[in-house]
Amino acid sequence: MTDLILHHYPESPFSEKVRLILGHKQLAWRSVHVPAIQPKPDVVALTGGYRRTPFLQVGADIYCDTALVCDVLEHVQPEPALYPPHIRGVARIFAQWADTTLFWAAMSYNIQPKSAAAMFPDAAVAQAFMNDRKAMRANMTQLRPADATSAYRSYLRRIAHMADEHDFLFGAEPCVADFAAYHPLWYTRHRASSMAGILQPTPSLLEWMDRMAALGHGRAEKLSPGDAITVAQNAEPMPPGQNLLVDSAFQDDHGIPLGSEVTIAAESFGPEATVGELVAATRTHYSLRRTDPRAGTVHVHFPRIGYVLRKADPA
Ligand SMILES: N[C@@H](CCC(=O)N[C@@H](CS)C(=O)NCC(=O)O)C(=O)O
Repeated sequence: MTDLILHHYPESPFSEKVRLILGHKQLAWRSVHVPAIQPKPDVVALTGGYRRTPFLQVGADIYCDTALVCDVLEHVQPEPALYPPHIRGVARIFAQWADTTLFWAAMSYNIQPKSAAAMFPDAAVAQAFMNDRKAMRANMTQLRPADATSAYRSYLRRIAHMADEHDFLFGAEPCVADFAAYHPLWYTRHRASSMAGILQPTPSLLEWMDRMAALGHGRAEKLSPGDAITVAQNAEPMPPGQNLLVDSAFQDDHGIPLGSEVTIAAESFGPEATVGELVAATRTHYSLRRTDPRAGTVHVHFPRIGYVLRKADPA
């Protein structure tokens, strides 16, 4: 039995995406709460630098980014499928749109001056959160609240048109597209509730959201961050090809051979890089091997899409 450890925090929308997939697939998992802002020493002990939320740990293997976590969970529990064969292209493309364009329109609408006071009653907490996210967005352009509102309203109507047709966006069952579209809307409804009026003109969308929420979160048991690090320390990372990722054939698009010291960082939002030895670079993902004083030797995995691979600077 694979011991799935999800590092997350309750208010994180991308974490809600994964929690609901765990519920849909009726999986048991262990729940580690991480801080929402830096510093995150227990996170970095496992990831080597990557600080975004959530990530999945299985022993000494660390899977970053929910797109990769979806692939892992599909491998662990293929049914019900996130990528049904007849819609797998469109479902993945829609999910990528939802995790980026829809997410940023929603969040720029959700967190704006008129909602901030209700969301963060403590001014010092609000300031610390805003400063942290501003640093993460250093190389991004941000939508202004009015432009975000217009875009979000149109996107909600388009999603409602899909929900008018079937119980879920692409048919009678949820697929990866539903989970990716749901989480920013969940944030509007539950976390930025003073802004939730924008959902009211589209009742079929609210009914679809109720069906998504009813999937639940699976069976979770609490684990402390320190115990999660001990789990990594007591385990060996799985050799590439034997871990929970589908492919292992080397694909060299960068002229960087396996065994090189490299850095991997998100293309946007959260520039913190992970440094390590490149042990896999496949069509779908990269894997780095690194040794941490607390977590021991771990493999940290990233999807190719959305991440930048570079040779590390020689010391
Ligand atoms: N593409 C990433 C995006 C993850 C993301 O942006 N998560 C937000 C929280 S929902 C985050 O990391 N915020 C900063 C933090 O939690 O440290 C994924 O799919 O995992």
